[in-house]
Amino acid sequence: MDIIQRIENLKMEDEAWELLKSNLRDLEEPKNVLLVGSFGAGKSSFINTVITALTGKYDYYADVGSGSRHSTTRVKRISSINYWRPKDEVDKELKLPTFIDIIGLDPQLSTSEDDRTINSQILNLVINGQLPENADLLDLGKNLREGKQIKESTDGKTPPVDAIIAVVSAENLNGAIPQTLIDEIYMEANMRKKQIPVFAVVTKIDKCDLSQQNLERKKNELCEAINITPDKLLLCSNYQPDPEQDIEKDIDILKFLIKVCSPHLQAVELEKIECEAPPPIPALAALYNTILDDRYTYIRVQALKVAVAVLVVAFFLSLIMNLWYKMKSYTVS
Ligand SMILES: Nc1nc2c(ncn2[C@@H]2O[C@H](COP(=O)(O)OP(=O)(O)O)[C@@H](O)[C@H]2O)c(=O)[nH]1
Ligand SMILES: [Mg+2]
Repeated sequence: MDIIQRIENLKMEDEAWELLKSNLRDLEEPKNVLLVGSFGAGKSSFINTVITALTGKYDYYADVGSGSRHSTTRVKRISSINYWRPKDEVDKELKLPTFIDIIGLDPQLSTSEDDRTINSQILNLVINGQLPENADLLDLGKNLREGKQIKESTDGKTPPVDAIIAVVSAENLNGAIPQTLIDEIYMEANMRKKQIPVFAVVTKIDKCDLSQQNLERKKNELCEAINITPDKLLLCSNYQPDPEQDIEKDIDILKFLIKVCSPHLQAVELEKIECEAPPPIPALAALYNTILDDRYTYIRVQALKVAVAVLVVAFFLSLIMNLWYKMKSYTVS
């Protein structure tokens, strides 16, 4: 990298920092940012990467896995107390986010005959702060799968989630995006009780063999699936232990964090409007409605109505004629 490029980068990094600090100062409380995605997607590595970009120092803030076993099976909260030690006194006050690292969501727990999958239930509990710190999610998933219910779940055990980052590995972009998981994230973040800002990160870009064009296409597909605009998605190669600082990566991460920490993107509680159930339909009317649903039966019913109407008119006509005839014969006699 030439010296001019380096100076340019440092200037951009300074600008990004200033914007981030201004957003952080406008926050009332630090944002609680939940990372969700499948096992091995790079959630924990991404937390470590963001903190490295912020502090310039890599450490094992979140547990990174390497094999087929879950390395994070609990709800782990990493707040600024755990990573933020600036020299500048003023910067100590910055409301940097708390990252919430959870177990990789198992696609097998994304299927259910009921309306709610196990993953949806777990996401809902975490999002609403109904699980205590260090809650064992592997055990909870097992219990919920066996149909057991949580004995006590109250709000306020931990602060509720303010923003969600869906993490997808670029290695998995070759195939289909894990749609059920994405649907669950979308449902829980947008539809149930709240509307929570959602962002996305595609990790392991260094391992991705897609062409630039295909990567762009996949990026747009992912944005459509979660219903977010492309500026809320970051393509990232996570820092690994003992990394060399990559200033361009740091700038991209800071710019992403500016959006995640925007005071204007708030999670809102959905106000449910109370509605009354419609009055019960009498059995006959219900039957009538069912019959009318069929187009051909509708025509037949209309024809029958006309026929009945003609018969009724004919009946009354014959009655009147009969009467008139009787009256006439009475007058004559
Ligand atoms: N090459 C590469 N490896 C990564 C990247 N992100 C994560 N990994 C590796 O992927 C594995 C799983 O990462 P981890 O962060 O534990 O995933 P999690 O289960 O989603 O938390 C670890 O071996 C990481 O070193 C990345 O961007 N590039
Ligand atoms: Mg992890």
